[in-house]
Amino acid sequence: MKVDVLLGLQWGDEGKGKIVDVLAPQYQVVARFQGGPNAGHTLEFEGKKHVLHQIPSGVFRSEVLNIIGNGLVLDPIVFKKEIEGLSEKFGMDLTKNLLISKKASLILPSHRLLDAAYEQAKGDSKIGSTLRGIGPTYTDKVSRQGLRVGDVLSPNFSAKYKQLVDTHKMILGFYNFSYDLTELEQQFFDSIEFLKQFELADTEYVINQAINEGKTILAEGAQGSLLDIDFGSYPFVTSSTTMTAGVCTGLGVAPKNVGEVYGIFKAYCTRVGSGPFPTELHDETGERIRQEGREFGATTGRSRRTGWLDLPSLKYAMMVNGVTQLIMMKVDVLNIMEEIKVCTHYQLPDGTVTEQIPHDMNDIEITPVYKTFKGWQTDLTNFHCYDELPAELAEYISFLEESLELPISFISTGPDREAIIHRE
Ligand code: 2SA
Ligand code: MG
Repeated sequence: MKVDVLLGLQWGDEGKGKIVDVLAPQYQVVARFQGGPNAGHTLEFEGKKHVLHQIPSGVFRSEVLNIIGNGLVLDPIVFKKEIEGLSEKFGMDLTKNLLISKKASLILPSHRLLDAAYEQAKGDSKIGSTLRGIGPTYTDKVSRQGLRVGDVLSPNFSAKYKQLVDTHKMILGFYNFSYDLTELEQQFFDSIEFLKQFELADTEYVINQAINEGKTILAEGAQGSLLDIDFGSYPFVTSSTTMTAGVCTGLGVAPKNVGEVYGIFKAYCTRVGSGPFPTELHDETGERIRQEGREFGATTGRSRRTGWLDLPSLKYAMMVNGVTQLIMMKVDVLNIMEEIKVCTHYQLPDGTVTEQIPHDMNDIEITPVYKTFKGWQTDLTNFHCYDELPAELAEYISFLEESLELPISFISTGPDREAIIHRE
């Protein structure tokens, strides 16, 4: 069996959590391959809302084995809180169906401080980081001085910790960043003990064995393709490989074992944090989308920037990911709109009209070229079949499918698990 991949084609918050939860019954294994507590995967069922940060979205289906892969940066303090929260709310015992890679990187409290220090030093050119320590932890991984989950089992763990924290303290001193680590360190070491109750494993063996045994496996992406460290709008990106390629390095899966690639996008765009956003709306329409779509950060509560759907960037994301199935989310948020716009091309300052993403997007003014559609202005709650959808919506979907050269397999019409139209 091959590993199917589910990832966001925009700037994150496309609704990945909901879709993993919907698809999870088809899968025996759900694995996260990158990111960490910067993610906020929101799931809603039985009228309740739950946000997951580091734990794969398969946990709400008891028969699924969940894996936190080597490509993640794991904050043990956040992990402990997440697990305790799930146990209190649902009585879940995750020590049995959750494996954590020994090769995943550990986020130390001082990584969070460094994240804040670097952002502060940037002044007006802030990345808009979630301040969860993501960038500094990946930096330590790449500069070969980071700590990994497997290190917590070593008798020298405290010494290794101290060596790295001493380096961080020097950097914080250089930035004149004031801090008090005492309480955070206490929490960190308590959380490390807590982490040891879980199965820390060489998960690349587990995944490859599952592949060989014909098990069904889903790799769950976090953030979005336009936040990818290489192909996103650098430097306004996250520090991991958010694309399909990240599944190979973040779980130890060979490229030949990648199967379906589900690409998720919203019927409009949002972005949280800084960086270019050609179709951004600064007007009342943008505000209506924000309110109607409840577009506030699932991790930080930050208000998300909103704008129209951007086809050049969507096509780019489909290209670099090799998307085989498209999933369109939050269509219902546009129910109230009289008209709906889609950006088909970019107009550059020299007048050129293009479908390509300019490399210097951060520095130039891009004028979106729009196609306008009539809104369907219908509540979609009771629609469960594609053929019954309002004509205006059907027309909008057909246009997207033609432009993207791929059918849209699922259309989400509301936050609940049940609010989804699957086209066979
Ligand atoms: P970081 O913290 O180093 O990864 O931040 C770098 C950029 O990546 C963006 N980023 C995100 N964008 C959307 N959603 C994310 N997850 C949370 C959510 C975010 C939240 O689901 O809502 O609650 O604010 C996420 N994580 C990282 C970030 O905004 C920076 O632009
Ligand atoms: Mg999110």
